[in-house]
Amino acid sequence: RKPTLAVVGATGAVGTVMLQILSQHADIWGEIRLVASPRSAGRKLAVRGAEVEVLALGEEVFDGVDIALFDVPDDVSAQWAPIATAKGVVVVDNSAAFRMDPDVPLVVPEVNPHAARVRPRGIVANPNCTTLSMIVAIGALHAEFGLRELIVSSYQAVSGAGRDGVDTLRRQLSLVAGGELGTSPGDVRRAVGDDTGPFPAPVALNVVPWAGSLKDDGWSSEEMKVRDESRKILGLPALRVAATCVRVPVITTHSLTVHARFEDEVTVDRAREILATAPGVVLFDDPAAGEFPTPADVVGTDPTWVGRVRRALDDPTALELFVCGDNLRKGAALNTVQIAELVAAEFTV
Ligand code: 11C
Repeated sequence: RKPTLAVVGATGAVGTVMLQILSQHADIWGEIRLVASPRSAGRKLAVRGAEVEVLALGEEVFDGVDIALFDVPDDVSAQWAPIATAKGVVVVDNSAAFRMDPDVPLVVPEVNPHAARVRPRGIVANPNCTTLSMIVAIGALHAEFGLRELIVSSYQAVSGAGRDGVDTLRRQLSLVAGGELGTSPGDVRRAVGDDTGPFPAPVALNVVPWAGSLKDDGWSSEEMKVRDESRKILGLPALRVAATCVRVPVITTHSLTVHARFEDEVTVDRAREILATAPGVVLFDDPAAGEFPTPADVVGTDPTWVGRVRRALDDPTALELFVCGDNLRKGAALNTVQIAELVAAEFTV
């Protein structure tokens, strides 16, 4: 029997990419049911080449569903995932509502696929897009070298903040194009106006050292997620992690610089071999030829791209990397679909 799938949040930025990926991957599903808020109900969206009507979120939409992908705000997941699981649905949730729940596995199929099988609450959580944009490469290196510490800075695309983030950057770019803006204090701020959308400062012609909400001691929620989620996915609860999360004027694809310290000395040659053969990773690293990943080249692709692989000059146990991943694909929709495909394999054996 082919399992029935529901996509909850089908009309959102990530939901849209989920439908594309479901249309591109091997068709293992029976019915695919599309669900969204009541204001989107009745719209028709294309999936697997057919137009499917969007249903309003309600208890009855989960009747007969085997697996549900959720891409909705944290509070909506917190309310509706338990309603779905009470009907026997396995929920794969892309919100932050359950990620750190010890009874909810946090899964990246290339790194910890086994974790998806143990789900006491019937929920599997999908990591944050910033964690996901690097963790496949880090997991491969950890499996060989044994990770001890991560120091990362992110360069996050505006689509991480949803459609509002993309609309804000495009609007600001149109307001600052041409002229001499970006040459005196405050000129960009005045040009884009007071409404900076979901960002605390203008993002066009700028970088903004902030993503998410304020947590203890000046850390952002995004920085805490990178730390907490990396620890959980890698099974390293005491891993030392320091993250600084930064928003940049890129539409889609998060990038990170990574300083990764391991148990023993590492070599760049071995690191390159690992990265070149790791599933889901592309090594693209020839600076003499101008070859390294950039968001503009990576966007729309599935893998985690790695370049600028160097051994730390002052620590032979550490590597420096530059990593890019499409935050809407591997960072969200793709990983969620991959988890669902892992769970679906249990239905078909
Ligand atoms: C961003 N990573 O780029 C965030 C968005 O916990 O799933 C995703 C937030 C989350 O703003």
